Amino acid sequence: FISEPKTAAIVGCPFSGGQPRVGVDKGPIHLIDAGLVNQLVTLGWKVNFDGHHQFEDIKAEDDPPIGILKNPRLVSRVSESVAKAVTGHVSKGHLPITLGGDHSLAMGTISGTMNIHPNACVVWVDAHADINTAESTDSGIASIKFVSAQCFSQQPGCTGNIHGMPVSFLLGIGSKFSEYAWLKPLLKAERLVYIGLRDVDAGEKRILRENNIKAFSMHEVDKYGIGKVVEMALNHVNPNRDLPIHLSFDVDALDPSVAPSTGTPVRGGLTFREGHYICEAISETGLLVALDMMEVNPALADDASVKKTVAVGCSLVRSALGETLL
Ligand code: 4U7
Ligand code: MN
Ligand code: MN
Ligand code: MN
Repeated sequence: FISEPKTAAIVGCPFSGGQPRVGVDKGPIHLIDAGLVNQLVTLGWKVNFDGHHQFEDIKAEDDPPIGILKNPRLVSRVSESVAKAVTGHVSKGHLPITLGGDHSLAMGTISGTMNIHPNACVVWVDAHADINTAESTDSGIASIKFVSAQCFSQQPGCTGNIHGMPVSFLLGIGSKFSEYAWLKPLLKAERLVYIGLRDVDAGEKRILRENNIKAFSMHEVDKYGIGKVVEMALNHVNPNRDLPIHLSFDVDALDPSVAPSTGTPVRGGLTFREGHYICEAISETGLLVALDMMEVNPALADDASVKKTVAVGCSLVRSALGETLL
């Protein structure tokens, strides 16, 4: 699906409107400053990057909540413009690499991919399912979750932050909002698979069950090992290994010891190698058509932690683009 010469297009998205913590908008800047473009050139890719994606701002006072959704118009507008950019790259046979920025942007990136490849499958690597709906993102549910031993860093409550909701919007489940009319429910539940989950809200567990969505949590990673999990995940969404793959990687899928600088860290995550293995195995399929590297927040944690998180973000991207150990 990628034309020769292999070309990647970096879509840097300095955006944080899908969640409350400042700094995640600086993620793409740090990834680029760490030398990502040259690293990919060294791997043999032609890399197009002409500055970070520009989008209009909507002032907070002009963007009051709609129901529980926070910054709803801004998140929608930005993702719509990202979708256009991604569609443009994919249509030329280029591989868009979207650097986040918060994960609400995946509404845009996945829509953008699926506009060109309606049969694409999505591999969503994350500690979280990001499948809350306006109905499920409910503080009552989340306060139960907060007392569970797995969660040590979250605010008590799903607060209507849209970075916890992009998947439900892409699937077209939950209430619809006229502000999101551009977003077509292009993704089918059977073309979606998760790896790395360990902090799934009660309402989200129900949504996963009711829609028969395949998910490999950290429990399955422990049980089967990452090699088998990736094989089973691809067998589910891509049984004949002939469909284009969109990989949406939330850096918080990694254990906080590996990627500390992120807004919603959850202990018990993927090791450094497990994260890279996922990217390497997907690269080996030759089916990758779009990649997201999301939720790097250089404002969180000390300098050494930021360096480590940015470096691992870059090396995951390299693995997905074909860097091998031998
Ligand atoms: B991320 C959460 F309540 N589920 O909806 C929510 F735990 O993109 C977290 O994966 C969402 O980082 C995390 O707010 C979104 C919460
Ligand atoms: Mn392009
Ligand atoms: Mn996450
Ligand atoms: Mn996420």
